[in-house]
Amino acid sequence: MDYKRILTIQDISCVGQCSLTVALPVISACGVECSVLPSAVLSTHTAGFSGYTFRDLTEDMPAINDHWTKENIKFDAIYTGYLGSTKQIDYVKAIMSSALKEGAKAIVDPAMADGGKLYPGFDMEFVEAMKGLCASADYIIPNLTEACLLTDTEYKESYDKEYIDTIISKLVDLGCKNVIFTGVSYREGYTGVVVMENGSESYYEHELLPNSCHGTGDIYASAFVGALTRGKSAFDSARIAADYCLECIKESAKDKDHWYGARFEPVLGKLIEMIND
Ligand code: PXL
Repeated sequence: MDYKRILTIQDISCVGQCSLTVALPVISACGVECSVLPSAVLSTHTAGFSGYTFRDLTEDMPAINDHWTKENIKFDAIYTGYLGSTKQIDYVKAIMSSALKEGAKAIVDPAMADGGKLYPGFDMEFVEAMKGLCASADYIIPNLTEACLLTDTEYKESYDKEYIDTIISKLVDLGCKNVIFTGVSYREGYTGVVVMENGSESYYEHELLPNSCHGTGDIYASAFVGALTRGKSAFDSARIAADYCLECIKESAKDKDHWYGARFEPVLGKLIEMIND
């Protein structure tokens, strides 16, 4: 097996089954070495909890990158998730230009919003900066709310294919090369992911489960990155990530009290099977 090392840049929410506490085990399960650059440390994720702590690690980033440059440490992919500040976006761009191997992929999950709303702590200045990061990435993985924010489009809960295609073409106008557009639903009881790669579009539809969990966007993006880095096509990576998320949500439904994240751990074995299939 071709052994790959990637870097992921996102926060550590100490409790909450999201961001780094998801990316590390999921990417490792895919058989890919996962290096980390924590963007911030929070006591919990911000959704559903109140009074969480937040330590911004923006100012640690340049020195960490300088050290990697000195040691000639480079990565086969860089995947960013929840970033702690607007300034961090500039540092992330610098890391992408110095620490990616030749031909390696930059993958951006513009993790900043869901359900029509920005997460607490984010504002339109952050959205503007995120537009620039997405334009410089090889793949972006927005949900509908994030795609609307990136393209100044009104968020709608019910829509048709024309609405989605218009958003995708606005993302392309912004400079986005390949788009993995999650949570796109055209009929009741189903949802799916639109994969726009090198100008051509495909759609993977799957059942929409009645329960949803926080952090599934991070599980999705991590499984996508792991599969892509293992050499799967973008469409197969999007399909594997979707099927794995469904397994995680089904597993979580077994425990009604577990509200803050998805129980992704008991079904990691299924992800490993899908990756090795
Ligand atoms: O799952 C996205 C995410 C990541 N990190 C933090 C969050 C959230 C979503 O709420 O609050 C800190």
